Amino acid sequence: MAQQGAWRSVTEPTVTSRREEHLHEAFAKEYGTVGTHMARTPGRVNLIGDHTDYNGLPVMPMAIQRDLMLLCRARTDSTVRAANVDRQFAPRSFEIQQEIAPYDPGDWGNYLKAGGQALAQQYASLCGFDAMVSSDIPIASGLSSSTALMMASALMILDLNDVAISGPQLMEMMARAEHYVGTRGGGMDQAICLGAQPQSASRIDFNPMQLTPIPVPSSWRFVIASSLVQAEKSGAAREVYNSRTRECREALGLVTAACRVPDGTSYKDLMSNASACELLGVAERTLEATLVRRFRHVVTEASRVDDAEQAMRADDVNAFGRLMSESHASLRDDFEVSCEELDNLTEIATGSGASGARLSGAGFGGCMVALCTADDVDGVVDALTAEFYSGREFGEQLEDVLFIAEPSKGACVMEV
Ligand code: NG1
Repeated sequence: MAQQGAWRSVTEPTVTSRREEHLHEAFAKEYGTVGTHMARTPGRVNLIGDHTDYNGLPVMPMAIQRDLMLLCRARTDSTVRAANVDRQFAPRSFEIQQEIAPYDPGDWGNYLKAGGQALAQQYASLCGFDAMVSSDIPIASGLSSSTALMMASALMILDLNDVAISGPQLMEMMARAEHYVGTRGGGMDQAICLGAQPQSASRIDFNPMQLTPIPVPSSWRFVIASSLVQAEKSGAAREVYNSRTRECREALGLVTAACRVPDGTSYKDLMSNASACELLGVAERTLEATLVRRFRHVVTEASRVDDAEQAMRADDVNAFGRLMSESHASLRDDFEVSCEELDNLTEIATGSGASGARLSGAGFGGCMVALCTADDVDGVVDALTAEFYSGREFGEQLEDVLFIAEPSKGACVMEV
């Protein structure tokens, strides 16, 4: 048997939650038998470094306690059948093969297909599974619920087929795999989903992929608040996201030409040979106004990730908070991916005791993350409740849209 991945958990969980019981019951009802293997994949919040990953520059996310569970039973053929305890997601079925035709854009089944197709292109004759999914990661909120689904399904295929692959290799493969759904994303979400360490955030560097865990000081609290605006990656937000990736590439090409460095020079190479200030000088002389703003966001955001890492290691909550607020201003003004609700949330948080606050993830809606100390957290949560959520419609309970993120561990697969 091939060596199992680092995500294979040998210790059985001792407490079975109500959610797990419900998942097992739903599996038995759907398939008339019991599930034998479980993959758990966390959501994530990005603390700083947005729209840098696809430019090969660092990010600093952490996994959160909200997760997705995929309960499975192996099949002897290559079929995947998947149902979801949330019945808004209709059952799906397909064959694992090298070219899998996608469902309509936005269909949840595309995230199952994305991982399956990428793995089939590397490994022959993979067997599939029957699965039931349960997730408490808020959907379309910039908390990576879709990556959690793709990763859970990919890990399950690897585990059931005894395929060995290194963590960094799998992270890179899955980052490319998710392009299947049409978004030209970077590798942050797949990497943190797999590699997160408990009680820690991670600095992630790309080319080559490297995760560096940074312990979160015990008195720090990250408050997550949904803007209640759905960041639908399958719709208009996808077009805006992809247009930002094009603009960043175009800006890079023009700046490298102006600097007379070889074609194909990356943002990372540029930044290791010149200061952000020098590069901005070149950008201002070379690029039209929109591209100057995009370029400025990318290089200043990468510097903020370096500074934020130092601030977290030094337990300097005010410095980290200030960097988060600067990041928000840059995403709002230079990258133009914020919205009124996210701006409003950051103002309420910083006005009620948070050291800093920013949108998290791609933007266009989704969540805000605010940093405060354990002493200030109640004041911040109360202010957000009173000034943002009261009087607004939200279908879920308040704790589904406003909660404290606990730095959590990455994905695991186990026998149940
Ligand atoms: P979210 O927030 O999940 O839409 C997206 C990309 C990331 C990264 C961020 C912006 C995917 C799967 N994820 O995340 O790679 O570019 O936007 O920092 O496309």
